[in-house]
Amino acid sequence: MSETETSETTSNTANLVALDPDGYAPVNHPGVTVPEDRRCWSVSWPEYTPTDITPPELRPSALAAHVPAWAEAAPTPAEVHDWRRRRAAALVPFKLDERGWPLHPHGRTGRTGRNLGKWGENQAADPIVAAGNSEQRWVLLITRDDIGTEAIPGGMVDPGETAPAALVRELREETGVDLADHRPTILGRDVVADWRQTDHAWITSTSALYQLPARVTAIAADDALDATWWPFDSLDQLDTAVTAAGRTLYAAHRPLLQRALDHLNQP
Ligand code: RP5
Repeated sequence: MSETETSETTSNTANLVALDPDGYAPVNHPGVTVPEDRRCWSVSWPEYTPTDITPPELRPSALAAHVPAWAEAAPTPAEVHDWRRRRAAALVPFKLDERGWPLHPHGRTGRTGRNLGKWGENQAADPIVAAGNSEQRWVLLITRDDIGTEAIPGGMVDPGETAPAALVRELREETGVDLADHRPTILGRDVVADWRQTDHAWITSTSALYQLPARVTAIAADDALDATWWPFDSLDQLDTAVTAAGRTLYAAHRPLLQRALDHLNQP
């Protein structure tokens, strides 16, 4: 691995999608607004009618003809028969409703259906790579090819794969940086407010911090349009740099990046 003061990039970010003002999802992403006092599943809300955001390829009729390699075949959670096992293996505990459908651990999302591989919990891994020292620090982010935001180079954990293995694989696939020999600090296991989440399908992530003495060459590939080292002394500084470059920080990753900063800045 070569050390360098700049990152290389191979891709083009000219045609990025427009994002909502919070940098969370594409503009016009459908969904019902959920007031904070109605988020909790225990609060009765009989009129609640979340928007179905299931993409065409995961609709029941499409699944009957063809199941994409990245998705499970069940057209609804009722056709999933191992909820006991899935709940026991979950990174973040979740409940089932009276129909036996899984419920988002953080409550109502305003969206229903499935825009992820599995019903219920979908496990991801997020490697946060920081370089430098307290004088000057950097973080390696990718430009996501789905919503065009600057994000941690993470991805879904493959079936049978461990989270630590997924951290290494995703980082290598999306940036070319191979940290298989490094031991990261696990920062947490959390629900990520991913723009694809619904009431019945969501993402949890194992986030981990890698600390390097200096920046290394990163080359975007796979789901990444670009791979860039950004200044990382604070979230404000990162935000300013990303915005000045005409890009947007992925809102769902802000808590993970803040936790990494808290760890890096602890005395
Ligand atoms: C985020 O999407 C997760 O935190 C992770 O970074 C990523 C996983 O989805 P894919 O990149 O595999 O689509 O919510």
